[in-house]
Formats: sequence, structure tokens, C-alpha cells
Amino acid sequence: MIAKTEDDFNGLKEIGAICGAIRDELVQNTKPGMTTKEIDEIAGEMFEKAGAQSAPKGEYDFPGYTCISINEEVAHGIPAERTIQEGDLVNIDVSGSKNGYFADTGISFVVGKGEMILQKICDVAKEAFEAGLEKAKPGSKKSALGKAVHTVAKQHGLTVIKNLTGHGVGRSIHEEPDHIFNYFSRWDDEILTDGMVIAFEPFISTLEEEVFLSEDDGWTYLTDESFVAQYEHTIILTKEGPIITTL
Ligand code: M3C
Ligand code: CO
Ligand code: CO
Repeated sequence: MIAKTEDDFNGLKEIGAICGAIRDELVQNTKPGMTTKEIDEIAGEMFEKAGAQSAPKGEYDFPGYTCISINEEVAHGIPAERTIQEGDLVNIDVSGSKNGYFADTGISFVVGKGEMILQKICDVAKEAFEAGLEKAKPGSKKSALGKAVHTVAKQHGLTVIKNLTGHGVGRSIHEEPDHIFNYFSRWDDEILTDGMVIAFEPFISTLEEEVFLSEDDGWTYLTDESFVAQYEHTIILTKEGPIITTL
């Protein structure tokens, strides 16, 4: 969407703060021995208390309030009986709506002490987000964000996932612009505009550049031989600078 009115800005900030708070609470509660379903239940309660709805559930009938993905699972992991272990790479992605406004945020992190490479990809995903954020201005090319993400990944000897992307958000969970790539696409000549609302979510990988969909559940994106980290926020682009709604 293009945010124009004060109601737009307030509505986007309200659901952004709710999703950000749920994300942080879930991260805090991700401890060895917990099941992903138990973690997800906390989100269900928090959405309800806030008078907000889970976007995956509401928009796609996803079997969970949030997406929780572990190790070989990259995204859209279904909360279930899988137990968190020390050293796991976990991604928690929270998206929701209130009063017709949407937000989307996610983070990858390592539970307790884990392998150094896992912490590295989490740190690089955040660094790539920050590099892209520098380019997130009205009048700039959308492709500049992906270029910045890929540059950071390469600097660290890492790769990006090319078949998962950021997207527009605001009045629905996924809307125009359809794709914010994690690499420079020369065919992408779209110019970012004032008030445009985007979910920017770099995916940084240790090796592979593509994920594949699980044939078992039809939801979960998986890797074969890599580990992948994501870092996502909802951003309103303005002439005065970006507003991150999900901090
Ligand atoms: N919030 C998720 C989508 C959840 S709906 C099942 C997202 O937009 O960040 C991702 N898209 C692709 C991978 S994660
Ligand atoms: Co998300
Ligand atoms: Co998203």
C-alpha cells in the first residue's frame, strides 16, 4: 500500500508494534525442551489480547499463528510437536493484522551455544537488512535493496536465497510490489515511492541459492545442504526517512 493519511500511519504503527512485541516474546521463550506449538500458543494469546489477528491463519488458513522454522526448515515452518534443542537455528516469523492494517517481521537466532557459522549467518542477515535499508528511499530503484543484500553476503563468503523475496504489505500480508529480491535483478526497474510500505526480508545462506517446498506438508520451505537465516521488518518509506513499524 501507499500510506497517505494519519490513520494509515497510526494503523500501520499499531499492528507493527503488536507483531514486534510478539516476535520478541516468542524469541525470549524459545528454550530447549519447548515444542514449537507451545511457543506458537503464546502468539495466539498475545494476538487475541491485542485485538489483532494472525495473518498466516487469517489470509492463508496456515495451521499456526506464526511460522516457526528449525535448522533445515527455512520458512513457513508449521508449529507442532518438534522440540527445541540447544544449538538449533530457529526462525520466528510473525505477521498479523488489526483494523485492516498488516505488519510482517521475522528473525533467525541460535538457541544457547551453537556452531559459529549459524551465528554468523544471523548477523549477516541483519547486516544485509541494514545495508538495504540505506537504499530504502522514495525515488530509488527497488533493485538497489537486493544489490546491497547480495554485496554484503558475498563480502562474508555467503550466498543469498533467490527464490524467496520481500514484498509489499499494508492492506494485506502480501501485495504490490510483489518481489524485493535478495540480489540485483536488471529487469527490475521499479522505483520506490513516498509512503510505500514494504516487508524487507533478506535470506542469507551458507551455500545454496534456492529453497524447495516440502512434499510432506506443502508449506515448509527446506534446504538440502545449507543453513539459512532471515531478518525481516515492515518499513514505511518516506522522504523524511524510513519508518520501521515492527521494531
Ligand atoms: N511472513 C511470511 C509469510 C507468512 S504466510 C504463510 C513472509 O512473507 O515473511 C515469508 N515469505 C516467504 C518466506 S517467509
Ligand atoms: Co514474514
Ligand atoms: Co514477509
